[in-house]
Amino acid sequence: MKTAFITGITGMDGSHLADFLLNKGYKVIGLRRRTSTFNTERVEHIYNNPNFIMEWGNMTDSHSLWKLLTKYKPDEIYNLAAQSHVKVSFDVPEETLDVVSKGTLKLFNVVKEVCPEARVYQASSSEMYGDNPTVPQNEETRMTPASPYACAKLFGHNIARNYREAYGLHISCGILFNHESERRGETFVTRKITQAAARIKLGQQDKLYLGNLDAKRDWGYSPDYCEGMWLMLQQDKPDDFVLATGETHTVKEFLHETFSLAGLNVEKHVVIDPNLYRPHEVPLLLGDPSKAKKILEWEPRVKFKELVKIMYNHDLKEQTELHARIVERITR
Ligand code: NAP
Ligand code: F7E
Repeated sequence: MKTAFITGITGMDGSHLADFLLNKGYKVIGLRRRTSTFNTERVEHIYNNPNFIMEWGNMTDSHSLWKLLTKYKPDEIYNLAAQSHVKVSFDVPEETLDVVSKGTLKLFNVVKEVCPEARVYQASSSEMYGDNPTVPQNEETRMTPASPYACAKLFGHNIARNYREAYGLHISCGILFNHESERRGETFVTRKITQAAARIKLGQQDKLYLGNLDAKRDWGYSPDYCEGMWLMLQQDKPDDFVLATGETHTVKEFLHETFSLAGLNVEKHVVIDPNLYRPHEVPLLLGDPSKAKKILEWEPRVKFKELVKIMYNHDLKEQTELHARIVERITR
């Protein structure tokens, strides 16, 4: 049985990847950090799986990384942990760098000493292209990061390539374009829109406050991208791969598609809040996944309209059930 170690297990991708690997017969070890409120909602459904173990640790604490990699000697390591919110990274740039850049370096140093044969996936990001207007973006496109988050990710990307060459480590970087799911964090724009549409539909919310609606993103579905991460580690040679749909849409299009599914009027409910604009925006992301298609035989299954449908239908069901539980509690 193969063992996989996932940092960022409580996040969107970490939880989908854990589902995928457990289905493939892996033993999955997840690194969780201590928080003052529960952060394990996304992995509660696999708690009782005997092949799933969660361990305490932190990307800023190399001792915890050393202890766990020594204990489990994993075959595959997926480095997904991050302060992953771009706008928040302007507010906490040092924390972002500590986790995303230095945390990654700490992990690679431990891998080098403890389990140099392990295959490692590094979660790089399309945000690294920043304000470079060249599209479509591929593995060779120049990176001009436009936020502390993107600068930190670019360090992780470069140090991964450096350790690959310098020490022969098997580290592959996935340059992943935006990917979403029904488990997406509630402060990212897609989930914020689908959740608000569901609440407005049910009469639980009236206004939805948004920032820049003109930014364009290449949005895919997280489970498709987690399969791509795994495929990268099944290759004999480590490399860098773009995962994207090859389609781009504005935030406005995502908003209109969701509201039209819900039968809602955008003008009536949406308010533009200048506080939600970023100090520096990434205006256009459009990925070229040809290399992943050719070498990994990877294809995204879920495209834009289907993604909106999956997320909105999930949120409508979830909000309806939540509302029913509250009514039951009040009337009991
Ligand atoms: P996410 O939902 O924000 O999950 C991030 C995970 O990192 C959470 O489990 C979080 O734990 C954990 N984490 C944060 N700080 C940590 C620390 N100091 N020590 C240990 N764990 C820590 O992110 P995601 O969307 O699943 O993305 C996964 C990875 O891919 C991230 O590295 C992200 O930057 C990158 N990425 C994402 C996208 C995308 O569109 N989703 C695209 C490209 C790259 P808590 O639950 O305790 O907060
Ligand atoms: O913003 C605009 C905002 O926060 C998308 C992360 O997973 O993908 C993600 O980063 C766009 C931006 O994602 C609101 O200005 C408008 O142009 O959903 P987002 P992101 O910044 O693209 C990349 C690839 C990652 O690597 C990151 O980890 O939407 N926008 N109004 C808004 N964004 C938010 N969050 N909230 C708004 O109200």
